[in-house]
Formats: sequence, C-alpha cells, structure tokens
Amino acid sequence: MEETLVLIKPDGVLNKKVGKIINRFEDKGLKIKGMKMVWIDEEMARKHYNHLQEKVFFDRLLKYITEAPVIAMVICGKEAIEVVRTMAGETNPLDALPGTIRGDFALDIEDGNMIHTSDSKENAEREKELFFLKDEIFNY
Ligand code: IDP
Ligand code: MG
Repeated sequence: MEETLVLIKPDGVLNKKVGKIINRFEDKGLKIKGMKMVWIDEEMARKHYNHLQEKVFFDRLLKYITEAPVIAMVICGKEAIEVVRTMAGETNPLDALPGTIRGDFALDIEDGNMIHTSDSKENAEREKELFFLKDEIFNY
C-alpha cells in the first residue's frame, strides 16, 4: 500500500484541530503507520521546503513551520498520496472547497493552511526519511 507523509502544521496544533484532522484520515479508512510531535528547526525546515527557496514567501514559510510543534504522520492506504492531497484541498484556503481540511479549517494563507501532504512518491519517500526512523514506522 502507498504511504504519504502528513504534517499537521503549527496553526493546526495551536488552533487545537489535531483530533479533528486525524479523525478524517481514520474515517476515510487510511491507516496511521507512524505518528509523533516534532518541533521543526530551521535546518529541517530548509530541507523539507528546499524546492521553494526561491519563492518570495520562503522566509515567512520558514517562520510559520517553526513557530510551534507539528504532528508528523505516515499515512497508508490505496493511492494515499492522491487521496490525502484531495482531502487537504487547494494550497490557498480561499480556493479550497468546503469538505476539505483547508476548506473547512483555514481562511487566509497568510495565517496558514493547516496541513502538509507529500505531492509525489519520490517526495513521500524523502519526507518520510526526514521525519521518521525506519523503526518508527509500524507494519500492522
Ligand atoms: P502544498 O502545501 O499545497 O503542496 P506548495 O506549493 O508545496 O503547496 O507550498 C508549500 C507551502 O508553502 C504551502 O502549503 C503554504 O504553506 C506555503 N505557500 C505556498 N504558496 C504560498 C503563497 O503564495 N503565500 C504564502 N505561503 C505560501
Ligand atoms: Mg507541496
């Protein structure tokens, strides 16, 4: 089964939406194979968002993702990468449809968009390695 890396971002933790977001993945039938709270430091943030370093919002993105802890999860299931991205909704919460996580829990991208989800198999592998040791991902 396919695996994807999900982060409930600092705004999700600060706004106490962790349980509601995890519920959605469980209700969908996806399996949580790894989960922990991580306070991302600047070095890790730069690695995770390496591909966005030329963007004008990069410095704000580093500040945002390091401002409070995140919940990191390895989520598993059929076509998990695509399914979880669909559940997250569009990057900008203004464009995210109701029923999606960003559509339901966020409004202004400058205040955050609640969640990160891997966008490809390659990035899912890279991001899982960045956040989890092999023995922190459980096969059951
Ligand atoms: P994604 O999270 O939907 O995959 P990416 O393009 O990979 O979107 O961007 C990574 C993160 O960078 C977004 O989730 C969001 O937090 C932030 N971001 C993207 N575009 C903007 C923007 O235009 N303004 C502010 N932050 C942005
Ligand atoms: Mg992305």
